[in-house]
Amino acid sequence: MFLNDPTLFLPGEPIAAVATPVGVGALAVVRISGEGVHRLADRVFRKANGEVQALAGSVGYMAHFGRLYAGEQLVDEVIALVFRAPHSFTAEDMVEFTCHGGPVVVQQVLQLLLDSGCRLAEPGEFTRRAFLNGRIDLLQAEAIGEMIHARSESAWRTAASQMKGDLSDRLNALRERLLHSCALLELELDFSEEEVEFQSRDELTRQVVDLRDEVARLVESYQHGRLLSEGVSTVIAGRPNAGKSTLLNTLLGHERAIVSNMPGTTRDYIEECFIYDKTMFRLTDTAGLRESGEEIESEGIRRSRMKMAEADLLLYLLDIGTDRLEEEIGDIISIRQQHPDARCIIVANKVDRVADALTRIDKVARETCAEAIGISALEGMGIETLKQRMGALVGDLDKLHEASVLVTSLRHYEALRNAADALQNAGELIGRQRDTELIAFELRTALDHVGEITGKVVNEEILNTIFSRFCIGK
Ligand SMILES: Nc1nc2c(ncn2[C@@H]2O[C@H](COP(=O)(O)OP(=O)(O)OP(=O)(O)O)[C@@H](O)[C@H]2O)c(=O)[nH]1
Ligand SMILES: [Mg+2]
Repeated sequence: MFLNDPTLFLPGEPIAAVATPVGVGALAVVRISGEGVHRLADRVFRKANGEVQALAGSVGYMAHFGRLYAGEQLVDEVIALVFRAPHSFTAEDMVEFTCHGGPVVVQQVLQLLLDSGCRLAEPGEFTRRAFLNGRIDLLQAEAIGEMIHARSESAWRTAASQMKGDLSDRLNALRERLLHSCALLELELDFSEEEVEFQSRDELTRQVVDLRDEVARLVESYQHGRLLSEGVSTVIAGRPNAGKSTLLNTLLGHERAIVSNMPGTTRDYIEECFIYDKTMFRLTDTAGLRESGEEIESEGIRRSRMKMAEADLLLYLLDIGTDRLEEEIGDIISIRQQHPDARCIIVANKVDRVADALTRIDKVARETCAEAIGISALEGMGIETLKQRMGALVGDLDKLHEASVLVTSLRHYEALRNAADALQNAGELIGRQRDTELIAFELRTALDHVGEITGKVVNEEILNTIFSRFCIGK
């Protein structure tokens, strides 16, 4: 464990990376950061007006037009944007070269900078430095990653709020209050001979209960926060031939899964993302549920059940024309009992070829006590209604999000749960009038867990896990 302390700031060795995606584009950015990068860059950069040492002599935030040379070979015409420590993303000296956006040019520019003394940056190393140098806290560093990878408007919005520091502010305030109680208790320990209480036990109990409730609210918010940032895990399940793959294709708007009138067509599950009204749904088409003696199909069905167990939303697809309606209603009831936490919509498919579809849908809804919607996955009937119902299930999330801070990452959730446990223990110890030392220990533990989130207390392993998910150049 070490404390992240910006006063220990030391500029790192020079690193370089391409910051823009691979491929052809009008422009691309290659960035360098670390000790002496202005001087290193001056070795290969010549300003258009002939000025030498232009970058080392430049003020921060100044753009210089010039050329990069490998010996006498012109590499590219570029704009070099100079940043001076600590006023840069990493808080170190930096230069961002905007060059032309062809893969070969970009590679040549990068190679030139590596040859002049930089080493290739590791994934997320720029952001890691920004964190280690105290420019941003760990939550904000993670938010940058989330923002880059956001695939829906909701995920982007959550990341933006975290980047702005909404959750950090909440946690820092919480930490301050914890720290205060801890400090008073520890002071008592220092004066243990004299048996003084710097804080009455009633007051302490009130504090601990308040803190525990506040942490518990954040822990609970993960239920919704996770859906916003990761997307809603939506599993399409049902009997073979119900039309599950047809529905997947219709929702996606292209032929992703194989459809055939042979029951048992889909063997392994298929996952695709689908965005509706700002929210991302992670759709999974599964193998049809039935008893099967065939080895591969049985494995597929086992996986279908596994996916159903992880689902936030179950779309149970039913061929409404089936001649075993009673039996299937029984299946639906038992599936709902097995997955009480998942929201469930019964999707009655193939209404295009069933005359008494409405009566049958009513019967299903009544007997299963679930919402049922009639569609034709093949002809597109009812699809818009289905999407709206899917959206409505999570629709209130956005409003919830505007109203309060949400926890969206598993790492934060786990740390908060540990903090809540420690606070719970502390409360019980106070109630049983146990030693101050034990109470102080639990409060310290809670404090450490909250500190883990913002990065006040971190270890190498946590950092490696977080930053290895970034791309090189960020
Ligand atoms: N008339 C009609 N036929 C449909 C509809 N949806 C699907 N089908 C047909 O039903 C058959 C089975 O469709 P699939 O989408 O492959 O069914 P599935 O549920 O994925 O089947 P498995 O992968 O075997 O579990 C195909 O012949 C589809 O064309 C519909 O809304 N109306
Ligand atoms: Mg299928």
